Amino acid sequence: MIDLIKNLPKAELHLHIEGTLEPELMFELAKKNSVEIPYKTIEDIKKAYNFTNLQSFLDIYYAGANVLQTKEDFYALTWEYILKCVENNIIHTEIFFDPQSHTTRGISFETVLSGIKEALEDAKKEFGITSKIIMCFLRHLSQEEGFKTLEEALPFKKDIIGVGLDSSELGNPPSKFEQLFKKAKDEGFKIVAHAGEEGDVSYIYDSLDLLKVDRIDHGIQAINSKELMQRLKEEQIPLTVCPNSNIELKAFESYKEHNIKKLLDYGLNVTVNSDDPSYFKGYLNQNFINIYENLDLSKDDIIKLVKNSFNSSFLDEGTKIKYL
Ligand code: ES4
Ligand code: ZN
Repeated sequence: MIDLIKNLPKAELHLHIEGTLEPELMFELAKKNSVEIPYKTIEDIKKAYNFTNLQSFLDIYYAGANVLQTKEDFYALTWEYILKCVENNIIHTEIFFDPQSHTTRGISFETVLSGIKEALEDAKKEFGITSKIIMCFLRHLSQEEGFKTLEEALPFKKDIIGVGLDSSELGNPPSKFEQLFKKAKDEGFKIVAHAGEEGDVSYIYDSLDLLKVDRIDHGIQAINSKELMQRLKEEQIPLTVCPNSNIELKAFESYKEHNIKKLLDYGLNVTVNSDDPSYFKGYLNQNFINIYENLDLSKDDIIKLVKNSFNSSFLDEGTKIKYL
């Protein structure tokens, strides 16, 4: 089964490119760009990756992202992830980036996007890996700042398939961004949002009803409402679940407590993803292996999870069919 997991061609739908920054590259870029980081050694960095909740992770994740300065840095970051895709047999990936983490430091939207985009173009040429780019709004910032970022994105619309919502969930509900997401939808962007990672089911309901999402990122708290579970099942709304992330950020005490198998057995459209793999101890295959080993997943479960990812991707229908 482990070989099956490794060998199956897979898609990934929930991956923050800044969350693939490996300690080695962080060190190298910190030195090159003369950016101070609060670590002396690679070991120091790894020791700091010991989180208690989402916010404790985000503080470290944003600090790490400060080492990214030039287009070449974003290219290098993305290319390293592409090499992980090759290792993990990921043949299609939809990656998030957080423009505001960089534009607020004086790095232009174009610098960030062009570095990511060129690496993804080379991934297609070199390995046949296909991809889409989704930009996320930081929900701890204001809707007004979100609007500015959306304006900056409009000249690059052809390179960005959708918009998402990430960062600190509690206290920053979907309703804060209703107008912004309406405008994004009118502009033709696909819509996703992190919801029900730490937040209660109201964050998932409001993502569906106010933001009109095409997919829910995480969504694990849906289990607390039978009515919501029924709706997610009926509408087959994709949930991009990230097992390692949920364990590392203490949404569940251990893999044995993770609810992905329950969500799947209920008939929800669940997918497996790695979120911020450099910070959460493993890329996509390791996420599959961890749930397989702890939750009694069958071969059919694994195949269903993989098929769900391709089906729920933003590939056009014709291309999707070739992958399935
Ligand atoms: C994130 Cl795990 C997670 N949750 C919310 N926002 C994020 N940004 C990067 N990783
Ligand atoms: Zn995420």
